[in-house]
Amino acid sequence: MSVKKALITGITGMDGSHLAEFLLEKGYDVHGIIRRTSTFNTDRIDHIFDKLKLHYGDVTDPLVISNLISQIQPDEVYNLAAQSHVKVSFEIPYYTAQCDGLGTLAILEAVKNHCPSAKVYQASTSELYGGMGYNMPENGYNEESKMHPRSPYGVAKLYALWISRNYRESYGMFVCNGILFNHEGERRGETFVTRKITLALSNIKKSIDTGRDFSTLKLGNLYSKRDWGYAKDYIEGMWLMLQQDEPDDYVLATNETHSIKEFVDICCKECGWEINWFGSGENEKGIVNGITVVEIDKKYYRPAEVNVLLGDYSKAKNKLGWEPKLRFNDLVKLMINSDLKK
Ligand code: NAP
Ligand code: G4F
Repeated sequence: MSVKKALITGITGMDGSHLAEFLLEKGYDVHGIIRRTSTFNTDRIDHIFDKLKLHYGDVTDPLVISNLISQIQPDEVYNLAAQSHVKVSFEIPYYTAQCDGLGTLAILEAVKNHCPSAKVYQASTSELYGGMGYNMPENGYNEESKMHPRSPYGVAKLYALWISRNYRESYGMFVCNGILFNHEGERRGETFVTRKITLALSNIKKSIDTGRDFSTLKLGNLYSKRDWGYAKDYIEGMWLMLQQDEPDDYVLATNETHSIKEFVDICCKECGWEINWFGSGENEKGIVNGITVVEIDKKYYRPAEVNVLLGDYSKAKNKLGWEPKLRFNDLVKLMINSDLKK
């Protein structure tokens, strides 16, 4: 059997790096698109650098995407590249639309024109649902649920979802949307709330233990809730979608939802602390043994918030045989302990 060739956009990101490892282990010839940056951005893939075939490119540049897909002739394309930060998308909405929306179109056009039988995975998101009170199914959002994106990021990803469905319906292409709920892990970007918390609290603990000064952890909305899973579990789900006979869209989630505050509470327990919360709104504080460790900074509030996300992954379970392995409590412990060890 010939070796399968995969192309990953966003290979330097959290998911891209785990997916690259996963596909190498399966014996794939793994190609990735990386952006030229003035400082190194490959730390998540340095340990497998020699096994990968990396190409400079950017999904906002359709010319290079077309050339690369034409040259590489991949069997599977995983489009993970994105300006993936929701809060930042309010500050750079036009770029976010180009990258997350039109970038997907560039990939689909290139596949249609140069290797139409390649299978395409599109990194879609639970941000599409919006988490509004009027639109909250009891068992969680599934593939058929109404969508109401609440950020430029969500709106750009809604375009990407529908242009992917459109290319599937119009040209018979094998394109799957993985509608993934939040997934986290040791490699999570440092400005997403979970990693921001584990990094800051582990640094605070090390500082307190050694008598050094530290900065308090400053957070925004403590009361939004997310369906948090483990990135490595979700990578397998992405791959499984492309191994089916027919293309389709799937939700990957854990069907549990927890607040930011719960996340902080578990981290504190792992640090051997009991955290007590005082005040409300912008004046709320988290205090450990008389020391303030968490404060609110309203600059982290969003112009529009997604209050609650809960996913129903029944379709992925029934059709792909996929289930999340690591649950919330263990995920939080894994992340904080990983940062405590560093
Ligand atoms: P991430 O860590 O932020 O990685 C994003 C990747 O995209 C990085 O490799 C980044 O490269 C690359 N990228 C950004 N802009 C690009 C451009 N214009 N051209 C080419 N590459 C570009 O994101 P992630 O958490 O791994 O998520 C992967 C994908 O899944 C994203 O599309 C995200 O929107 C989506 N998603 C994530 C979650 C989640 O909870 N993690 C949930 C649902 C959907 P640099 O290293 O050069 O910045
Ligand atoms: O960690 P977050 O920035 O993730 P968010 O906005 O849910 O987006 C992530 O998950 C999506 C899937 O649903 C992906 F599509 C997307 O690419 C990304 O990976 O924020 C989570 C929650 C929000 O409600 C936010 O308001 O945490 C709240 N939060 C409170 N304080 C904070 C902070 N978020 C960040 N980033 N930083 C804070 O200081």
